[in-house]
Amino acid sequence: MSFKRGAFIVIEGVDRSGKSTQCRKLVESLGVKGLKAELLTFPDRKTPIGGLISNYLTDKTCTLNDKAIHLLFAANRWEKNERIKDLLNNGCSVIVDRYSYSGIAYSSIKKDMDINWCMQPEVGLPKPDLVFLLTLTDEEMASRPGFGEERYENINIQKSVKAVFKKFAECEDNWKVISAADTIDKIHQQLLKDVLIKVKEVETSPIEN
Ligand code: T5A
Ligand code: NA
Repeated sequence: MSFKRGAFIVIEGVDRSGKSTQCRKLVESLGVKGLKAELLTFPDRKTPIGGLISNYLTDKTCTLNDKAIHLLFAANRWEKNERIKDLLNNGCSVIVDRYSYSGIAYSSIKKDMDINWCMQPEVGLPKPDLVFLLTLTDEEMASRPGFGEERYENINIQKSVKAVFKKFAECEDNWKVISAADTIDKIHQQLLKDVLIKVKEVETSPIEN
């Protein structure tokens, strides 16, 4: 039998758009269908680098140079480079909660943070086969539970981030925009349908960078 790799799926969106909820449900549903799938989350706060990131996000008094924190977020992805490739090469789909696009969006909206500079540390990481962008209106965004607790959870930052995501969705061919205002189940059914198509589509193609 010929070799079959897993699909690399990313969910992006502003804070509290339901990314984690949808990622968990996708892994669950793929499992029920007998398809191997694993969840990865960025930032992964459990590694030493992730611990530094978590401290930066939760402690708003923590002063860290903008370029330094940007590189930590990127390093936190590079830590998982081999893991992602190994899983895909072993026929396991990888469902990822935020990826390089979050890294670029949240950093490039800061003063003196050039978007091209922000993209460089991401170059060479495995390229997702499909990126879902969960979108919310500004009002829906502000009314999500928990909003406002961590750094970046204010409406002006989220609006700017949303604009960068929108540009990615327009420029990249493998992005799909989904309204995050539907019910959890309805969104899940939409995502699952596309993911199942993608799993079939990419199973014999090489992983891209
Ligand atoms: N960041 C991240 C960078 O600056 N650079 C980077 O490189 C990366 C990777 C932390 C921050 O780090 C920044 C971006 C972030 O500001 P995070 O840990 O992913 O990133 O934090 P959040 O995005 O804030 O994660 P959340 O868990 O808060 O948001 P989710 O995952 O989008 O939302 P979720 O699923 O947890 O749901 C939030 C709430 O809404 C409800 C849920 O039950 C939950 O209560 N909900 C819904 N309610 C109504 N309708 C629906 N359809 C719903 N779906 C979920
Ligand atoms: Na999350």
